[in-house]
Amino acid sequence: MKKIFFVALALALLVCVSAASADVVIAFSQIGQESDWRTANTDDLKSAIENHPGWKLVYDDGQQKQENQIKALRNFITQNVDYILFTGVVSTGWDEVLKEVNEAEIPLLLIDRIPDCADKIDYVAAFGGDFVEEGRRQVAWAGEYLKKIGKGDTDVNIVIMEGTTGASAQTGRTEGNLKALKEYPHLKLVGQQSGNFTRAEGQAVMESWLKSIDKIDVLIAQNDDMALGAIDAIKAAGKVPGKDIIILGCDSVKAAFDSIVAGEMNCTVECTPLYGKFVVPTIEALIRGEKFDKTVVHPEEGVFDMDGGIDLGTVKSIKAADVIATRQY
Ligand code: GZL
Repeated sequence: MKKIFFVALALALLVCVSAASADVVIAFSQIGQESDWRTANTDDLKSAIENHPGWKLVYDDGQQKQENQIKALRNFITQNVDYILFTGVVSTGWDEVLKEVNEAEIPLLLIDRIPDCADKIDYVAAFGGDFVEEGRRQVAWAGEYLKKIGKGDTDVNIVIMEGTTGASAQTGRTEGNLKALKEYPHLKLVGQQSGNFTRAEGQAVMESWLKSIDKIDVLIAQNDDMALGAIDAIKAAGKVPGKDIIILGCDSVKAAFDSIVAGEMNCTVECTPLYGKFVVPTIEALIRGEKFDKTVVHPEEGVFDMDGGIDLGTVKSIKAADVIATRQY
């Protein structure tokens, strides 16, 4: 009799312990590994979640394919995870699967890129860059810098290397780029092509431009990885990056700071990948029963260049060499 009692007690204890340590399961559908920004974004969110007591991460790398991400989201529903983090490789084609997430009543947090269907689905909150402003800042920096070096009234040829076609980061930055070009009539747009946010494709696009366009004075690359690839092509063509061609990136990853300090890149517009500090308190608040309704957070972001002091209205540029040691990604 005694033995049965102790076995029952042990079983009851086991059930209590396992219930108490039951994980909060957070699933993350990530785009891929196309850029240093993406790696920093993944590492930051992974460590924020995996280092949180009682939380468990289910991670999926979509390898930059929408069909992979849709499959992952459906797997998360089947696994009945507690929360879903999602950033889409492109802006369209998510309506059906995100409605399935809503129907499964799994709270959805949008990271980085906000899908076009955002108005038609439920989500807790969206954390991402203001891509239109980032694109505006790129062209405004070029216009103001040319004024500073006495070329404000000189016609110069500019090329825009776009990110992944159809990604909100690309469409937003392009909108900002083109809107700002109207403020600087001497900036003549002579090329506009996607480098898909990767260093290799950025190098290939720049190689083709150097063969097909007579004179390029300014490159606006919609992320740092493509700018770094373009720099490789410019050097291979015997030209001096940062001098023969003014080069702007976006993201402000470490490699861009190194390139600016080395004098090969002129400016990078910041787009932070560090969203763990927003996601963790939001999920903790949800666990406490707090309610959210499509909160949108655009973090403060800066602009970094060779010398600092360029006034862009909403922000003044900072000398990259002065802050490189403090950078977190
Ligand atoms: C921006 C992000 C973009 C980065 C690229 O928030 O979506 O995707 O600018 C990354 O580096 O590939």
